[in-house]
Amino acid sequence: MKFLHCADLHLGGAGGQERMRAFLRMLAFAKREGVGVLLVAGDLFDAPRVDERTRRTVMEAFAGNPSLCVMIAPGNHDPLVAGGNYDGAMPANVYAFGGEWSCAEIPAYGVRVWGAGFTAERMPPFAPARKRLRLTEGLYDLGVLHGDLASPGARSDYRAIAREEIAQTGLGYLALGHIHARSPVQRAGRTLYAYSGCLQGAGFDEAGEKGAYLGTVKGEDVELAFVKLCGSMTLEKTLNVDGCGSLTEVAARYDHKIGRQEEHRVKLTLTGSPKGFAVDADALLRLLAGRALEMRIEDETRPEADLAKTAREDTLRGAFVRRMLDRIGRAQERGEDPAVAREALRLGLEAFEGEVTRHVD
Ligand SMILES: [Mn+2]
Repeated sequence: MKFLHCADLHLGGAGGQERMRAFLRMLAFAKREGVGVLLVAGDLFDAPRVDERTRRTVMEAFAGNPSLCVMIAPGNHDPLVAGGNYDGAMPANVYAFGGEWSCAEIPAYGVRVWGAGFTAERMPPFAPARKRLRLTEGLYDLGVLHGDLASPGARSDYRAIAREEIAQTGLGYLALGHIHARSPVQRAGRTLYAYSGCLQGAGFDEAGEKGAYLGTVKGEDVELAFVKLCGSMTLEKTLNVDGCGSLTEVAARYDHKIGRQEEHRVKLTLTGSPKGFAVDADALLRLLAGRALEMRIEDETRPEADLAKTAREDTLRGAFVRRMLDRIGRAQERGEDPAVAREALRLGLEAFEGEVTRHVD
């Protein structure tokens, strides 16, 4: 039995057409792969009631794959409210969870899906109902929820849930939504859980590959694999401008190192020290017009004059810069690539400014 976990599609909102294309691409993928259950972990729609055309396109697409059971846990953007997206006729294969943690059995696929939805734009922390349910033996338990993974007792208006509580659900897999960045698949007790992240990024803050988790249930086990389903992406690129004597040279280096990315957004970070001029980011944007769908430049370059000035400081920072410039100079004399020493200089300077962030996967 295969299932697909997606979240935060925000259909009917900004970047609408692209988000809709990713949604339709996902349904085509589900059909091709023979996926039985689609877990939508909230914010399928961008608003409690989106425009009629968007809603109709979505419902008709679901109806077009009647063997796919669509299990929706409404999120803070698309809560289950009167007059909302989930009020009124929906295809027979689509189900939206209400505010309380409950389950629906799908014996044809050998699974039971647990979930709870937002019924307002803010929701209290996760609280499973203590009702005794008569459950069918032998079904595999999946869950779908929109909420904030938080430490116990942490404040959040978005249905806080702690790892300990995930473990207590006893599920095989919990599909989470709300956080637009994908998380790896993690474990709490015997329960695996993950944020799939949004299906399609629409801005510079949603970088990298976006898609869904494809799950395969085999007896007591579940396997998960990320599937890229997005169209355009935001690519985070860094360009070192050391030695460039003009903006034209910077643009030429861009073309050589990064090249055309016409289907994607590029978030370009400039580093290093240009020779004898300061980078004008707006002018560079104009020079690079057409290289990307959209571009944003973060200028982290340091004029050489600044470096020379810092090297004269009678401070620890000054001593560090002198030493690194010396190392770069010696590497160049030996005909070696000073890239490592330059990177060390850059990171060291950031450390002096308290700006170093380590990215741990
Ligand atoms: Mn959300």
